[in-house]
Amino acid sequence: MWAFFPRNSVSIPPAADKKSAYYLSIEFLIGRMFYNNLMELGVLEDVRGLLAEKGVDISAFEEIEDAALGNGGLGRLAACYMDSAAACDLPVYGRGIRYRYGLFKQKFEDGFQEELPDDWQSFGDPWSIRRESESRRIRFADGEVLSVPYDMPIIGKNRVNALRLYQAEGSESAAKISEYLYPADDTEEGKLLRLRQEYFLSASAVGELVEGYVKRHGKDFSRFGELCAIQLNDTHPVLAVAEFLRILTEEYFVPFGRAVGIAQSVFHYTNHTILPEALECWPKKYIEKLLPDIYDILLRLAAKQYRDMKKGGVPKEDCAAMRIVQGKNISMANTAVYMAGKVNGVAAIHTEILKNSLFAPAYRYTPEKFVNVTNGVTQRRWLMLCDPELCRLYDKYIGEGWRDNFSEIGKMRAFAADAEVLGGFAAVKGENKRRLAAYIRGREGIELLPNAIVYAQVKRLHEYKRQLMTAFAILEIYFRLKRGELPDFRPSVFLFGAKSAPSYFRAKGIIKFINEIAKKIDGDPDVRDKLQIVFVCNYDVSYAEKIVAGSDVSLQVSTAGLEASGTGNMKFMMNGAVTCGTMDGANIEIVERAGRENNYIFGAEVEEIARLKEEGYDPNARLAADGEMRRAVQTLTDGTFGDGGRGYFKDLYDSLTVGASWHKPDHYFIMRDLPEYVDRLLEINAEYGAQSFVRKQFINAVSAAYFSSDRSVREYAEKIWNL
Ligand code: 26W
Repeated sequence: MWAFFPRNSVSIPPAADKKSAYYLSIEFLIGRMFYNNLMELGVLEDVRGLLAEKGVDISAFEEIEDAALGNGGLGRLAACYMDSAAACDLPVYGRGIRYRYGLFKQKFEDGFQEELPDDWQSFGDPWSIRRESESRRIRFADGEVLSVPYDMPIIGKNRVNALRLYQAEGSESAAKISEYLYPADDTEEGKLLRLRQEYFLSASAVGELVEGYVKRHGKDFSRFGELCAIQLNDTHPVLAVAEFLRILTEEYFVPFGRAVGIAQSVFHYTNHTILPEALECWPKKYIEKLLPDIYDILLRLAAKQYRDMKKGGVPKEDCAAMRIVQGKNISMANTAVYMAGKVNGVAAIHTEILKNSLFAPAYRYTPEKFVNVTNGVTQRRWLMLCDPELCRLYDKYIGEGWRDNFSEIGKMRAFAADAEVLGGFAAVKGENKRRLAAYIRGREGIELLPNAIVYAQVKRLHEYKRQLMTAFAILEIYFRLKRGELPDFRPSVFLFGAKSAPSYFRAKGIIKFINEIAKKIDGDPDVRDKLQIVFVCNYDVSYAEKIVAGSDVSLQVSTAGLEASGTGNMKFMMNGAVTCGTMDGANIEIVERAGRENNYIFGAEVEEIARLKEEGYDPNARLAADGEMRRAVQTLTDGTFGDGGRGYFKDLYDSLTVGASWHKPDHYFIMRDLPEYVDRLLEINAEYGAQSFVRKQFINAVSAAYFSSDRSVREYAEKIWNL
């Protein structure tokens, strides 16, 4: 490893006249690098063997590291993109924060989530190299902070790129800036710290890049956009734009208008969500208090934008929608859209939603800005590392070329009717399931039902992802089993894996509810040998690797229009699970490529959701009309389950039947989609075990090439960065 990255090497500057791209992200969910790096170096099996000769099981190294410097989808996508950039030999470099403590460790106490600090460096950090000589001062109104870069090698076949993470130092209060990865926080102190983190990342990266440019090309910034692209991963690093303008205008005396023009050729913005609560609007008073110079720049920018819109004859209501200053707040998304050369969504339907609703006015005036780049996942971690048997099956029938040119797995589709190949595929899936069962036995002390269908819903816990709807579906099946209605029911295991943000009351209630149902089923001799829920604890990247390889059915059941893309859906597909889900995010593109007939789709689509919102939606009428559904939903309040008097379950029941100040009852349309969901699960149960089901799984796996992050990164390089 050090051959690539000797300890005392200076960081390798990109070639002087070649363009590079910098991916600014406040999260990088890297996970465990040990096995991935050995695999990328092509020595994983050799090292496994050598260690075995010495009596050491290579899994002993699982505990030495696991950098969980992210919350979920956005952060894990960033890590996949870094892997793909190196693998595709592209000059794309990550810039992030080196949190002392990453995503919290999850514990269950009587079914409730508890959080513990994630001390990921307790065995030291074997992968990073501290670059003290490249430290830089970052100024806030109330003091200075030292930003010290750490470089982590991202190993590709012919290239090693550095993921650079900045650590805050200089004083006790300075160090707090990079101490904790922040889930959405709802205290003022937490919000101010979040703002500090965002500026800390932005100024560290922009300061470094501008300085590097001046060193190589002098103070004529006209070529900056030709040599450097900066990708804003959601709105978190958008202050980088203001910092760029601040440096050019105040340190290099570039006229403001010109600086804006240069910035618009440098920065690009990826939107990852339309959830209002995730679209950052910073109160002007926070920015003014912490970053007065940045505040001035943003106001000047807002004034320029407003003048430009007025000059362009933009009607009042469009100006109001697009303007950077929104009342007492600064809209980071509007700042990003105004300043970005390209704006992209992360799945086809999501980009359409950006064009047609969230950023509709901007799309009308600058349509050429908007592009789509559907997400992807690295097949090296999410297939080659976690599912080696399936890889060997591919090698056997189509040779090893696919390992360097992933789209070649499509050749396997020719074997979809070949009984021998399907038999081999089913055997691989069976072996992966046994391995998953062993891993769960080790981690949870739970024995998975033998010969069962394994469903998995593993992702962050959020109401829009509708884990609650899955819980109701399982309850409906439970009650039918109790009544002896499903005589041929094939044993089924539902795996959940999810962390809730610490402050998210309803999500924590849903975790407790699922754990209560799991307990009830496990305690019921009539049902427990046919139905099982396992809520794995502390779901993380390494757990995900085992679950995606060993599961039969991927549950992707978000309310249509709310999951920007999803990436777990792609990992399951790549490993040969069928998708049981709604037409949302990348599910639509998965179904398009694997065939709708090879998946189990249900639920309202975006058009129907919009119509229901328009014409009225009455979940209580639906409950009154459906006894099965009512029986399941009422377990929240009829005493079947208890939440220790914390009020979780009553609140969940009210959210569905009464609503709340900020939303109407059943805001995520669970009552609309639940009946169809149960139907699909019973269809799967009836078909499972037949070769037709194996064939569906097989076709999903061999149709997954499009969802490689290699394809995504190449699209960014072509459509946005122009590398
Ligand atoms: C779990 C709730 C939530 C939603 C959005 C937490 C955090 C966010 C971030 C602000 C944005 C984010 O993580 N969005 C996710 O990004 C993934 C990568 O593009 C997508 O696959 C997911 O659909 C999207 O929710």
